[in-house]
Amino acid sequence: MKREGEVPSYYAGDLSAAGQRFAIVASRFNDFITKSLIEGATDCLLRHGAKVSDIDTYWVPGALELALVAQEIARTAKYDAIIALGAVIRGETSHYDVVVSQSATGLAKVAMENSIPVLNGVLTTEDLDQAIARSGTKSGNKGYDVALGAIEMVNLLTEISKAD
Ligand code: INI
Repeated sequence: MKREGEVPSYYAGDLSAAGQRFAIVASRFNDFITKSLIEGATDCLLRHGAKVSDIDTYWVPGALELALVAQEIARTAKYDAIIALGAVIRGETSHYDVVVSQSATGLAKVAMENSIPVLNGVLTTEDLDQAIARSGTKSGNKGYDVALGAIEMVNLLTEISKAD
């Protein structure tokens, strides 16, 4: 929606997911956490108007595999956005920095090369308690948050494609 008034006009994606199609790619590593992220993401999409039949979930072994599968999904052109979910916990990961940085770099590359929103919902935490807190307990649910971002981005890209 283009907003006009006394301040310069601006564009922002709205938060309706009606008619949008989403792929969730989730890591099986730490699935105790990622299952809650999927629940949060799915809840968000449904509550904003997406249909169950327009949400598909793909499981990968770990965060390092998210980008390749996201890329293959993007190439199908079947989805409006991809939501990547994972949990990398420093206390349990000797190569924490490598996993975090390679997964984030890969996901960003998929977004840019395919012009599709790829939301990075990979939790990166110091310990399991922090991961639990951010996957549906006291610090919210990162899956829900990135799903909301996905909806907004799809609508913003649609606005940009229509803008005169
Ligand atoms: N993958 C994760 O998603 N989270 C982790 O915390 C993690 N640790 O601890 O190493 C992890 N490693 C697996 C990695 O993503 C690959 O699946 C694996 O290395 C095979 O390529």
